[in-house]
Amino acid sequence: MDEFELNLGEELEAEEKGEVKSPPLYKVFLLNDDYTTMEFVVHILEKVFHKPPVEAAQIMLHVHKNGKGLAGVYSHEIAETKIAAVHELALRNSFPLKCTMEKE
Ligand code: TYC
Repeated sequence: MDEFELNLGEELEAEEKGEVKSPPLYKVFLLNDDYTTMEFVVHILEKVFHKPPVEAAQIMLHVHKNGKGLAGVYSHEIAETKIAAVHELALRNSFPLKCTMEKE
């Protein structure tokens, strides 16, 4: 058995033990409503999700027309932090803006 076969055995074993898989990712979606201003949603996409201005406006319009739209993809912890930031900013500005996450 050469060194390559030995490596292959270790890699298969690590894979089986679940030592190889990258952590799951979560899609964060913005939801449409009738009260949040377009300007505020664009602001959220720029400041919380670091979208450039043109893309932020495109995502906002997609949400407005289709009911929901993808703001970003993150680890579970980062996704939760982004959602909390959106809900806190929305509440502070008296908007009902909501976002959700879904496992990829
Ligand atoms: N529908 C809102 C309006 O007409 C705009 C809006 C867009 C609200 C996206 C929320 O996630 C949203 N003012």
